[in-house]
Amino acid sequence: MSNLNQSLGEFIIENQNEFKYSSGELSRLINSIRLAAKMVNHKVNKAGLVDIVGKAGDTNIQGEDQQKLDVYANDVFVNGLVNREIVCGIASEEEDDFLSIKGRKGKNENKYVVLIDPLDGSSNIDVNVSVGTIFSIYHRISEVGTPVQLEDFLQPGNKQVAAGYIVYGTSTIFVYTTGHGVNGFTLNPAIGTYYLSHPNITFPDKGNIYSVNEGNYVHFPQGVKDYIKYCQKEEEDRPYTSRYIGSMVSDFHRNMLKGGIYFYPQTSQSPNGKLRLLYECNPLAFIAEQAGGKASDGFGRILDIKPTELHQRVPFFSGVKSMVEKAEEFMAHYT
Ligand code: P6P
Repeated sequence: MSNLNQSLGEFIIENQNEFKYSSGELSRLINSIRLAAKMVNHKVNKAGLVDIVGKAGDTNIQGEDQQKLDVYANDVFVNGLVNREIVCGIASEEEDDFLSIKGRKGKNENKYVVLIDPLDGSSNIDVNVSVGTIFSIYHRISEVGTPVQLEDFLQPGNKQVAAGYIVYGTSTIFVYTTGHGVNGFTLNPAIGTYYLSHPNITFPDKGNIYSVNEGNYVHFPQGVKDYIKYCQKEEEDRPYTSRYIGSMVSDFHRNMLKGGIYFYPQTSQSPNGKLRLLYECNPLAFIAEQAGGKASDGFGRILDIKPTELHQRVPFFSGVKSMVEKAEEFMAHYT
């Protein structure tokens, strides 16, 4: 159920009965993420004007400790989640280990864990290119009231209860799913409210955009090289258009709206690719499938991968179903 221009807050309340678990908490969880995203958006939009794109550990002209923007973003999301008394644990790209969060009563009675990439693509900020936040939410599997365990975070992506991303771009859009389709909400910065701008997002049936860093071509496996040549061949509906921003959420979001494939394959130097399974690939894979697309490691479904480490990397192919399946054909043929 969605009415255009409905606010994100109204939408969450109107659809919270869809949540498999206690909807009130999951609603509050998503609300805390959207508030944190507003704070990060404010800083990202000013990044060029203030001393905030520098290196962590530097001091700015006022002699204040300088924070890298992604360290700032991490603090904002972690504090927002901790203060909401909903999560028992958080894993972040910015934190080596997961954080165990005690509830108000000093126990671990909260039911959800969140995995987050607070500011993906932050190296693009200095050159004014879009960046994003990616989040993934699970119901804990360890016993409520006990400290959160690594196993709570190492669940396959098919167990996610919600996932989403925020793109801080020409506008700021909040896109998420709870397993009942994908909806996008654009921030009106004048009043600080997100409004439903992209109801029930679905990939087009066909696509003609391919997004990959072709600078790695010589290091790709033969199957990837041949898929790229297939995209470039003058035949049928090809050659496709090549578009690569170098910011995963931006490339993924454009390809979901316009029809395309974004892939970051393995190379001879990085046999598992670059992208992180838990807080980059799984949440975007959940979104992709909920929008009628596909997400694969080149051979199988991303969401079925059983994680073994918090920061493990996987090859990632996502987008229009037929395009991902064609890429898998080339991968299978040469492997
Ligand atoms: P490369 C950003 O650092 C990121 O993790 C993704 O957002 C992006 O798609 C990728 O890396 C870009 O990596 O090697 O093409 O510069």
